[in-house]
Amino acid sequence: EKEEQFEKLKNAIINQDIEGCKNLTKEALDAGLSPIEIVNKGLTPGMKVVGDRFENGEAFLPQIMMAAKAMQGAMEYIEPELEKGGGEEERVGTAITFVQEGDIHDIGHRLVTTMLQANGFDIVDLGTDVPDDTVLEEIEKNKDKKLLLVGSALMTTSMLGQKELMNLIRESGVRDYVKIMLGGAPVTQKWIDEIGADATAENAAEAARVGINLM
Ligand code: HCB
Repeated sequence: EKEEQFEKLKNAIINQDIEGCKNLTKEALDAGLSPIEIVNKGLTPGMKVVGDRFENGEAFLPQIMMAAKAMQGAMEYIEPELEKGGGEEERVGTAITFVQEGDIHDIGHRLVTTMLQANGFDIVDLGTDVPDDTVLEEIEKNKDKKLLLVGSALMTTSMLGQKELMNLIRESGVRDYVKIMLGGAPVTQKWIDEIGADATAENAAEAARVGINLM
């Protein structure tokens, strides 16, 4: 029953069914499925299929854009539910969230930001395509707080930008003031170790747990 609903959600993304995806998401929430499970077991696997098809030349940009639109429609129901979650009264710290320069993929970034907020972080959301200088300025501005930097990169090119950013953070002398969690589909623990960040996470729920542990 549950599995069937996840399968339907996944297919709604794959088939770029914008209305259907929205309605199925609402139905699933009304039926008591958790918003996180809907994202992790339904919508995201669908996006993965679309991405793989694009890579193999079986799908084209307009199709990815429509699939993203379907996911964004679903998010209109998911995000308010995530914001209720956690129920953490105590503030954990401040999270500066952003997507690496050159990269406009924002669906995962928004999910991670929402989950951190729901779990007690005050948020400074810098949005997408953020230049390194802006990130450095924001760390400098907030360095007297308990601070977590949360960056996303969805492409191999923007992932390489994370290395440059880590170098700049060290050179500018603010590394000790901030914990750094970097993620996005191509990011691995090996990469995190190589560039000297503190952690990564597979998905938004894990990002909240990891973020809290870092504080
Ligand atoms: Co886009 N795209 N795209 N795309 N796209 C990818 C990312 C490819 C992998 C597809 C492929 O080829 N297989 C590919 C990158 C290849 C590479 O470099 N390895 C790619 C490409 C090439 C491009 C363009 C260059 C295409 C073109 O124009 N020719 C272009 C780039 C534009 C740019 O950024 N400058 C482009 C454009 C687009 C859109 C606009 C059509 C659309 C984005 C819409 C939007 O975000 N508003 C899009 C989409 C949707 C995708 C795929 C299909 C899905 C991404 C997504 O939303 N996933 C993606 C394929 C894929 O990733 N497999 C494809 C769902 C979310 C929930 O997952 O991984 O983003 P997530 O986030 C997770 C997780 O990583 C983690 O938690 C999140 C929530 O669970 N997480 C963190 C994320 N950030 C974290 C930070 C932390 O600290 C911790 C955890």
